[in-house]
Amino acid sequence: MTAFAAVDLGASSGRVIRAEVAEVDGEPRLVLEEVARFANGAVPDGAGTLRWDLTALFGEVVQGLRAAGRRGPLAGIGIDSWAVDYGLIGADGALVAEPVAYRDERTAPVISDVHSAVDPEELYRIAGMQHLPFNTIYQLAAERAAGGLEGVQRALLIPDLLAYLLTGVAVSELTNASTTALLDQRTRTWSTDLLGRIGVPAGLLPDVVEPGQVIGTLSESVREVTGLGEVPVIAVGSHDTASAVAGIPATGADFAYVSCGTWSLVGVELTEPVLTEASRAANFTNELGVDGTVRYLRNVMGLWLLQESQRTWREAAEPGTDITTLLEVAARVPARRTLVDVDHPDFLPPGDMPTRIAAQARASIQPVPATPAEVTRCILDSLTVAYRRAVREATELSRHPVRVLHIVGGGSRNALLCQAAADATGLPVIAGPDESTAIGNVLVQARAVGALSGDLAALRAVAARGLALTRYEPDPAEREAWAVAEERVHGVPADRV
Ligand code: LFR
Repeated sequence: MTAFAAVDLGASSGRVIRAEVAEVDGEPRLVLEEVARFANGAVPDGAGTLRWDLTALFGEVVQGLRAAGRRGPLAGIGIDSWAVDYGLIGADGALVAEPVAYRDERTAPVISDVHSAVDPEELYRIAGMQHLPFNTIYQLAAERAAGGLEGVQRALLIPDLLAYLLTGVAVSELTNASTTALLDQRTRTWSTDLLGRIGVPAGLLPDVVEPGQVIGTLSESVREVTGLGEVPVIAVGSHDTASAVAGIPATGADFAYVSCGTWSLVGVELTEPVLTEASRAANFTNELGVDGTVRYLRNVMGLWLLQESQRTWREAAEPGTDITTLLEVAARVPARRTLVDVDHPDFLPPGDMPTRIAAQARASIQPVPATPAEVTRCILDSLTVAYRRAVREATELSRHPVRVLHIVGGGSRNALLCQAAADATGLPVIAGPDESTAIGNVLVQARAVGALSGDLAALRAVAARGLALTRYEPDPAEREAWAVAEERVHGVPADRV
């Protein structure tokens, strides 16, 4: 039996999982145990800038590793988190400030400057990223414009930053590096050309390493506090979505997925990027995955709309707004009454989502969702429309055949959403596991130290053993209603005119 720690940080919570690769009936299996969970969230600082409390997060990670170590020795530690955000390291080797969070609006004034330095079509041909206002390229441009890069030695993406604090070694893990829009898809390394054009010194970003590479071992001070030995910190798919996709219990290549958490990442797994103008126009991204794969997907705003609605209702002391109650009452609201474009930029910053949804409903002359049940139904139906559209367009643009839709992450427990996704896409949905990110994280570590072997398909087969997955069959009677729903939000696609 070999054990690993997976550190998995999301926008609203983080956790440390201890995973064992155990032998059951002569075959390897993963056995996961959550040993620490803590809250996370971006909070405005004194100047109104949204920041992560990285120092507190690091403290939680260290305590979580200590808890993992108390249960027995560890053969590796892997870290994944949300993408695009980074911390700056000064000349003294210390963190300059708490990292700015991607929902902060600081990039708004610099986006057009970046696009004058490199036009969006060229940028897509090089980096292949969906345009999102928070992509690191814009954040670094904003940082530079504000003089924030002066005297700075390194910029490290969040998981790389934590690895650095644990080991003293600075690297850029590949899958997360791809989300910056500064990586060249052809060379899979930093584009010095792009960096030069936005005026960011090339040495700011450390060398790129592949998932599976050992970053370093725990520093002496960390060993002291955690009680751990010289445990290697191993690069995993450090972008949480890369680990989530690696952890999908797929049995072939012909699948689509929704990694369903705060965001819904909807797409397919490819071996080559799609860098066409049609793909750029459709706003698809080519994030890199483990083992040379490409995560060809669209960022859909996700359960963030519901999480922020719940926060709004909690603050107003509205009763019955826990997720179980909301899903129960939402199931009784007629389907598709009000539909919004979940990717509308108004929904990106934190705030009162029920009010923003009401504004969208009014503007498009639809019934205004008034109760938490109606708002929840509107969000789930609108997400379903976005899934239908993204799955269809991903397969069309990549010509990748799909016969099943995997839904992983916390949202895989949402039966209403999973059934609607099956009905709307016409694909059977396999829901679960909700901890696919931790699973993907551990699979890569386990192979790196020789506790598992084989290609991604073989690793997925190990992870799938013993999992309780739920299957949702599409109801053909519902399909047309979802097609019409998509037309209501996005207009009639050319092939249906
Ligand atoms: C999901 C995720 C998405 C990324 C967004 C912002 O947790 O990593 O893949 O686009 O967060 O970083």
